[in-house]
Amino acid sequence: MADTSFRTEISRRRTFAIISHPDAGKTTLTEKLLLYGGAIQLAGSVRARRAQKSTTSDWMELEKERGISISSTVLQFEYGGCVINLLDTPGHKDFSEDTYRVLTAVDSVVMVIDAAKGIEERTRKLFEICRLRGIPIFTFMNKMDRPARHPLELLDELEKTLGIGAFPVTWPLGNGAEFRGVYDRLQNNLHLFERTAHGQHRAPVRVSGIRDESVCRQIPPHILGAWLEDLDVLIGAGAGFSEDQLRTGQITPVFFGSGMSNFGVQLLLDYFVKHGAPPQARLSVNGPVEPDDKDFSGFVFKVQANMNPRHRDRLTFVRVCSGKFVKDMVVNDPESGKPVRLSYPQKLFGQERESIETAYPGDIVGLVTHKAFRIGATLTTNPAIRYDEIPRFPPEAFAFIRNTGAAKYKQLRDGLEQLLEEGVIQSFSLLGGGQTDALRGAVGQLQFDVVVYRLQNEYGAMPRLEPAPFASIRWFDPGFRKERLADDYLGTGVKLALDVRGQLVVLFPNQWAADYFTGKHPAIKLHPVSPHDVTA
Ligand SMILES: Nc1nc2c(ncn2[C@@H]2O[C@H](COP(=O)(O)OP(=O)(O)OP(=O)(O)O)[C@@H](O)[C@H]2O)c(=O)[nH]1
Ligand SMILES: [Mg+2]
Repeated sequence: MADTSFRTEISRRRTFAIISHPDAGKTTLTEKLLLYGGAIQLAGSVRARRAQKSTTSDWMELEKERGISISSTVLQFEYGGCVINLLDTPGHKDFSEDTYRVLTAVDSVVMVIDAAKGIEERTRKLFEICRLRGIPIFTFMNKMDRPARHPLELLDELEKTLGIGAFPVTWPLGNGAEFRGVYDRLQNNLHLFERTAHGQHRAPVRVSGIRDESVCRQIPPHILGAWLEDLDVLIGAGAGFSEDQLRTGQITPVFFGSGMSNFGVQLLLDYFVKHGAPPQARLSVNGPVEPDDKDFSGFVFKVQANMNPRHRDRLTFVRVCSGKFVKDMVVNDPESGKPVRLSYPQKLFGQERESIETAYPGDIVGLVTHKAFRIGATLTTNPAIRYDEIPRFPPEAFAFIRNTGAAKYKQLRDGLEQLLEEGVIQSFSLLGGGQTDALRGAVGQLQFDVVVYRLQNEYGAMPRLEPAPFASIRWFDPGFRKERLADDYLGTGVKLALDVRGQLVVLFPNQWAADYFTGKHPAIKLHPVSPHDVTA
């Protein structure tokens, strides 16, 4: 292996996720990053009317119908000498398990904030996860084309609420109808923009010095004076720029702009390519594994079937962590230990895919496999490498999925089996009570809507959703026997069940019942997720 070219390939990888509260503009910004990255020629919009193009990352029919992202999307493209693996994530809480899995697979994130709303609840939650994992965070203050909060106030909130130093790389000039552009504080350039039809094409950019008279003349005096003052305030306060602090996630570089109207997107992209983190060492159960380790290793963070109606197969998403991935390489099946060949590797671009021969650390590879690899499974040529499992989220919505078409039983069964493998829902069998259908659990109700839609559209099944009267679930310690509770009254509506691994769980109809149970059984330890998952 030519060592230097291998290291060069690693150092030019940029793998990042876009995260935020629902509707802050992740998918729109993703589309514009693709536009400025030269990966698409014409940008689509999230709420595309009939004749319009929809976005590359919201490719699922249900996403287009509802105008929200439901599933994370991988987009790989080359720009500025770098190979970029960009992952658009859904913001809605009900899909947060998918977003969380993506966060295990990236080296940095772009956090999108709606500049009119500031930091919202989901953004804060996602930020905390990134912070725990030490992932460098870039911030994009979006929707500056609409009336926005004062940029100093937004920065202040960022620092106070999230406890992170903020360094504004760009600074906005006006907002709403008077948003004129952004000033690049590192290059000392002012970028003035003009609006283009639907923000579909590259916005023209003119660059000059900040106090350049010809620029000042174009800016209304009531904007210019206050703006120059703000810039002075910035010089005297706030975090300074330090690449080290950025890499370790202690400060976040902040960009202002508008994904919809293309303002500030190019600056974010160029800065990101230059300063974004290349793949770092990853912690395995036996210590860190360097990306330039000679052994190939990676892990599965997502499984999705039927992404492309032309293929109708199952794609396993693998994040390459170390070594060079080569088509047809053989690894040990993490379940059985038997050798499996990794054939048909693909690079992904939304719904589209292309066969590849090799991949490097940082890359997200789609594998078409007969065997369903488990989410969290490590694939490696060195059996000593094993990455941590990806913990599951506790289900908070419960339902039965009934078959309503006698002739459609097989379709329903096959569809449910696949969706269970994808980790979209979990399955439980209730003990006692004669329930023949399995109880299904999902992180949120919306996830059930997706399941029903996909069962109908991808499998031709005829499912009916029947809500089940439970609000929460808890796992017992591994090996806990239900006989220990045989003589006990559990509480009204409280039920015992087994998960797919045969682990005992208890289901509560409400918080009151859960409190009653723990009050009665103080010695019994209950877990919000399967202890099996955590320690596996
Ligand atoms: N005015 C304005 N609207 C925007 C901008 N960016 C996005 N939007 C609009 O905000 C809405 C949500 O945008 P999306 O890109 O779907 O947001 P998202 O963060 O991907 O949403 P989820 O994936 O569902 O969490 C859409 O109607 C967009 O057109 C912007 O810069 N300015
Ligand atoms: Mg989206």
